[in-house]
Amino acid sequence: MKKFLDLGLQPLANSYLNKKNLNRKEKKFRLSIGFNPKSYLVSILNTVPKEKMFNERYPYKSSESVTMKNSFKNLSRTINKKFKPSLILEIGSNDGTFIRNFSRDKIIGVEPCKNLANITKKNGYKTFSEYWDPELAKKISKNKKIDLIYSANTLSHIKNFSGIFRAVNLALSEKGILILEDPSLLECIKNVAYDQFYCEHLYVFSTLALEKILSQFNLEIFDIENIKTHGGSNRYFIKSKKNKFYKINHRVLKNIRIEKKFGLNKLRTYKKFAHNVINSKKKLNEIFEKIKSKNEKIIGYGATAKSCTVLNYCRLGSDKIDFFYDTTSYKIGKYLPGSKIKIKSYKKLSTKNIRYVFLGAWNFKKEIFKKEKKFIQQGGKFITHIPEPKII
Ligand code: JHZ
Repeated sequence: MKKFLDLGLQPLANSYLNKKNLNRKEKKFRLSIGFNPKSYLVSILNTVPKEKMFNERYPYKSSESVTMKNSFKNLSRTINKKFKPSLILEIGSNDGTFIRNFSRDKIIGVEPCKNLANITKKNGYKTFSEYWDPELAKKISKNKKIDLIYSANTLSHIKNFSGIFRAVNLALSEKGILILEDPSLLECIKNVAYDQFYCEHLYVFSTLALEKILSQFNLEIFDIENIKTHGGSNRYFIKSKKNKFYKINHRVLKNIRIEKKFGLNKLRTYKKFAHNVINSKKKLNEIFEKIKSKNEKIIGYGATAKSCTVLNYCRLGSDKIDFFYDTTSYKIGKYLPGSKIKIKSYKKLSTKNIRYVFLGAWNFKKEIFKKEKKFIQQGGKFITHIPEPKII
């Protein structure tokens, strides 16, 4: 691996602090990122044991955004129309936002975080609160193979590719397919979205890298959709090389060509990205300094895992941001890791008491701007760092 970026010492992104452990020393790790010129894989260089991140206290729920709910709903319609699967499995089913679109006899969830798995279980969906691996795959598909496996924003969290893809091969039916959805490296680099890297995001994938990984397990991409979720993601349609039921769409080659043209196979692209990240930090700090010099209050919107990287890398703390609004009940009343900024229950923005809002959940800009239309019309301003730091 060729290291190209160092985002400093970082706490675990989803380890929100309680008031009583606010002064306790937090566990930190060095967040540096590297590129492998042979496999084209971009990954973080130091990892944290998975049990420390994905456990019964996992705070993130996909259902907190209308954008994600709609995205899953639309995909479920496409799946039923185009692939007509009789049995579906979701890896990393979170709180069941995708699962909910199917009948209970048609879909199975796998979610290692018990608090989330319990939500889908309570709703009557069969859910295994375990890590996805060959043993679990054998157990689940013993009597009936799976026609379609779906996994959104999960692959980037799993270190051991071999375990995942061997399990996929064991569970899929003859004509079965795998749909993976993850942030696109191309969009991440273009938008200087360095906050896509944190302890849980071990990788941000390019089609180039994913294709090579899949090939080791006799799997291949047969179609790609470039979608808007999470700041620009790719939805990969994957099948076994033996499965001749689907033809490879021209979009696969097109994506690869675009990525190569952009230079995702070259170290110099990542060095340039690192340079852009340093500039982004400088500019964002200048914006905060300027607003604070006028004694203006700034609050945050969306206490995301990504915010942890930005706040700690740019050294933005409660001296700059008074508090964050977030809609997730688990996060409310807690403090962001490292920066120790308080998270409050969301209230509709009003220029009566706030003029500047840092957009932590920049990936939901459209949804949030729609919700806060009045605030914007009244002259309220958002601060964003994507694709470059500015006030809008
Ligand atoms: P959001 C998490 O990352 C962690 P995060 C994880 N590692 C991952 O990969 C992605 O999700 C998928 C709040 N919010 O989706 C809700 C509002 O308050 O960008 C969430 O706390 N009001 C699994 O945390 C946060 O913002 C709103 O109107 O970076 C959004 O988090 C909206 C839309 C959201 O993911």
